[in-house]
Amino acid sequence: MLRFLTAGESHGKGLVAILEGMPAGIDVDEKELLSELSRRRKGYGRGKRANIEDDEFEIISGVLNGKTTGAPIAVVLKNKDYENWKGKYVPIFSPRPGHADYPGALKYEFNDCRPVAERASARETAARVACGYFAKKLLEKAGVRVVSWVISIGEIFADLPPEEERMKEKRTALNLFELAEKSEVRCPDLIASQKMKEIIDEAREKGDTLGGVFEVAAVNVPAGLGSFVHWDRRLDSRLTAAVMSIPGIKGVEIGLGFKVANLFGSKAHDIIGGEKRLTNNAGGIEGGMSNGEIIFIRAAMKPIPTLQNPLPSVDLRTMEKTLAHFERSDVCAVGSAAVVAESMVALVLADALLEEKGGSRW
Ligand code: EPS
Repeated sequence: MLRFLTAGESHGKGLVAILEGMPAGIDVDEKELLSELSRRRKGYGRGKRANIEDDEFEIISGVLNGKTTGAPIAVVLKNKDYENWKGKYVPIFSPRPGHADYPGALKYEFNDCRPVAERASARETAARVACGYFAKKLLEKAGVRVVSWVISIGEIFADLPPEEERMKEKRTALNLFELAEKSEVRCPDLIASQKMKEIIDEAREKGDTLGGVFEVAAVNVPAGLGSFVHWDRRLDSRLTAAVMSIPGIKGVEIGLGFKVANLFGSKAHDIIGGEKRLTNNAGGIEGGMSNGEIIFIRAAMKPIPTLQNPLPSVDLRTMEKTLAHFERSDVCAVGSAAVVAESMVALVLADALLEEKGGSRW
């Protein structure tokens, strides 16, 4: 129903995003799209590249007079850094452990990982956020909001309302989001945010990097999206695949996630008693379908593999031991990944909503 493609490399001319399947009549505001793109680009721990780019974009199709037309939407985003790389070529002969470099080189039988690294770069996620903006606007028409916040960076954990409340209470989720938007690391606990900035500084000084955990909440999602009738129609499998596809993500949970396995059934399941459930341990999904509660997702991001103080590796030309390649990069990008996750979740939910409601014009 709703599908998208992206093209583009990190230091190439730019990125292209094509979103197909959007109905006509959805409001589009370029200022809002720009602000979504800058939410992703900025953040404490991002490298110097974030200051070079300004995510200048052009919508070249699918939108007329501020509304979608129903035709494929194409967005072109410029890489400002392209000008600095033009005519230069820096090969990557020693793959970075944890990066796509090595398996990518094995796959394509390259000894220079540059072609792999260019496309594996998380720069591509700017194109996803562009598509996610339109999905968010469609969801907005149905009253659905998708929000996110960071709960840990390295070993610094936020002090937040209990998990049961974060999963269950719409007001809590929206409040956490408002607070996260004020934090440079997108963490709603402003004291923890300061400590997170300090640990990011420490990592930077040591030539090291950090990962972390974030949560995504989708509120006002109607019941019945997705399906139990076939594996690839299950909303949970679609959402987790979408979030797992973000570079650096190594774990995705829904609701209580892994913790639910330690409970008796009587404590795990959300009692049905009236219109609303008393708890939301299921994270808003039962049997592969939304159940009307908040859809609650948690994801873990690994530390960025480009270390200024590089790990041991080999030179792929000689297989001699050496240190991994280093070039300018981020120290931590968990807050940005959370914004990308909002977009991916919005795209899946918009797709599932269109399946259910259909319609060429909204
Ligand atoms: C990235 C490395 C850094 C990031 C980049 C993703 O780029 P550079 O090597 O040019 O400093 O800044 O992310 C972006 C450019 C972006 O817009 O998010 C990587 O290797 O994945």
